[in-house]
Amino acid sequence: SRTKMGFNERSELLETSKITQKIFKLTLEKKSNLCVAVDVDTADKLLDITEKVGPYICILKTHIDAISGVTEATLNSLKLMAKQYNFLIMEDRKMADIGNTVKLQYNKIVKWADLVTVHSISGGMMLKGLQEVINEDKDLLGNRGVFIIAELSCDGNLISQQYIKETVKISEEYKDIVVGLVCQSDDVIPSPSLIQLTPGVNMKNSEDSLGQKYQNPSDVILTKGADIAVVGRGIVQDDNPAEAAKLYKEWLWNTYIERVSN
Ligand code: BMP
Repeated sequence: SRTKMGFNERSELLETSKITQKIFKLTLEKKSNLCVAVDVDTADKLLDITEKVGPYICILKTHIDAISGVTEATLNSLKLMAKQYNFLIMEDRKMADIGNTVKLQYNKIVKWADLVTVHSISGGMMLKGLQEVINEDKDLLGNRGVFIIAELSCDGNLISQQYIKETVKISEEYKDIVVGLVCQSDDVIPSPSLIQLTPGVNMKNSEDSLGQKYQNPSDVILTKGADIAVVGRGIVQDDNPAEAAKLYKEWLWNTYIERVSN
């Protein structure tokens, strides 16, 4: 099964896309399957936290529209740090519109973010729009990818089993750009060539006041089947984000090693 296979083996599968290979390779190089969600409110904080957690992460996840003062220079600094510390940048935009609109929105994001998230609500034509943007530029081909939201971590969300099934189908139709699914259970992703990204991870809390549900790193990797885990406030709001990132990174990676070795 997917969860028993190592990232090395999965990256060598014929159907694994170039950008997905790049992610697997990066996790193995850094021994990190930690994605940090830098959910802060100013550009200064964004760069400050990124500098601190950079050495420990495979992906830095942003909600850039929630951050004030972000300029071209901010995005350039972010890209420089991504190079320096060897991580990918993912804009968690959760695009959800018709193909043409998504294309317009993605034209801006594609310049600085390696990865982007989308909801599958509008169906396959939205993915086709993204594909067109990527195909327009040779340098982007194989260097840009999409995570599709298949499940949400919050209480009361409206996603049904049927929606999940259709989402998986779409992910398989656009395998050259879809690197994986954002989901909460180990039985959603059918193919070892796709990556399971799972948010809702916290060592100290089991929920927040707005419906977010948390599990600890072991549960997320072993029970929920996450390949890469997303941690936001557990790291960003810690008194020492670097130390917290290191702790999460080691716990998550050791659990992944445990998962694939027995
Ligand atoms: P935190 O660990 O602070 O709860 O942050 C979780 C992050 O993951 C947030 O940026 C949120 O937007 C994102 N996220 C989530 O929490 N649940 C999902 O189902 C999908 C998400 O992208």
